[in-house]
Amino acid sequence: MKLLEPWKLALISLAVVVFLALVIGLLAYFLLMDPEMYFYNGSFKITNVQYTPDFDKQTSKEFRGLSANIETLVTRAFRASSLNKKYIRSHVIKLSPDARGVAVEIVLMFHFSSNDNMASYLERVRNILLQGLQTNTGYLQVDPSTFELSGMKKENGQNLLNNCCGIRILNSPFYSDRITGGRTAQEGAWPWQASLQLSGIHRCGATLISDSWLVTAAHCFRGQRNPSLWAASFGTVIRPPKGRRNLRSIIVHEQYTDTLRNHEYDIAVVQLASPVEFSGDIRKVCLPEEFSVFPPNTSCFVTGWGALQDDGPSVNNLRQAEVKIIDTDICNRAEVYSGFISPGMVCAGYLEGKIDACQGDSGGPLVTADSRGIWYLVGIVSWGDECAKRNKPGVYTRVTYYRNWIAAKTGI
Ligand code: 4AZ
Repeated sequence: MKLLEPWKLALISLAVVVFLALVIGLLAYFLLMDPEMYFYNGSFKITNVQYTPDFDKQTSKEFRGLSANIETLVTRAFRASSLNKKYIRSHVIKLSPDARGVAVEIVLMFHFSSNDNMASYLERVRNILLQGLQTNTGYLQVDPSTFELSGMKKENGQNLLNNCCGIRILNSPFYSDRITGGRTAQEGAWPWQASLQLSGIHRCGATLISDSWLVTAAHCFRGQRNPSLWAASFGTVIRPPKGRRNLRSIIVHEQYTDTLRNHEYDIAVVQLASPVEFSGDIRKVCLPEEFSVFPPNTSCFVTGWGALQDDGPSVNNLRQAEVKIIDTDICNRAEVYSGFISPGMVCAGYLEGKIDACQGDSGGPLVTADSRGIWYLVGIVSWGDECAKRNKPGVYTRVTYYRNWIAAKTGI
């Protein structure tokens, strides 16, 4: 056997060394330069928009429309700037009346690495934002003399968002498997999700709609409506949870009846014994207005700790699955649910099966994000013929149909 010539040996060694250095360098980059989330709180006045009381409500068409316009301007400005890679997104959190128009409060989110110089960034963010707001096509007039901006660390920034619904803040900047056919949820991805537990055992999902009210399915309380035997837990893991509350009251829809195979009026609201404290892991979802429409094929997510297959056990880590709204006429076809889908229900999933909610997911949320990335509660996991079967998609309580009932019981 002939030995490798020395120059070849040297070349191979060099290649190996370079390769190892690259791998170690990349690992160090991703592990040590852990990007930190940083928030800015900005405020300014718009002088050519008339304030209307509808701006008080974050889920109104008026608030959403103006906020979407402002956020688009801001995002465009940062995407075209040198901070493009650091900018995550922005949220208008408040629109209030002003003598000369509308006062806007907005939160901006960034990823900075630990060795970035924060002081120099404040000036850059200020300049880019101010310019972006002024160089728009003129349909929003911002008074630059009213412009203010301050920076803060993640925890304080998150608190600014506490009064907002449907916002989630993911830790990993690298974001883009049953429930049945789903995958494990990232921490903080579905902060409105709660677990309802009877005598300490997970029974159902539920959704936070304020700091002290949950919505869930009426059938969760079949046989046991005594609030003192129930508790709610929060966070993506059941054991150990991020928070836990006893229940003060359980209000099941008056027209729900406990008979088997009845799925009408499958909705209940639950009041916590004491309010939860909002954080990155615990937040409320937005409720849609009564006349909101979520058309067929709308992409939604269903989340829960339910079984991975029909009749299976619950799981400890929250899971998520993407499902699509199915037209009620299609869902009522003979080979699907043959007329059983009433106006208070909405089907979501796939006619080919495979991905679905299952036992233990009941009462939990079916949500969709609007164009601003704000999440709305579309449905409540209610029933289905087993799980993930062909032509048997999940059936959900339609939240818009019960919007007034929820308001009457909770004031939300
Ligand atoms: C249940 O038994 C259940 N595939 C929940 C959801 C679905 C089926 C059954 C939907 O709680």
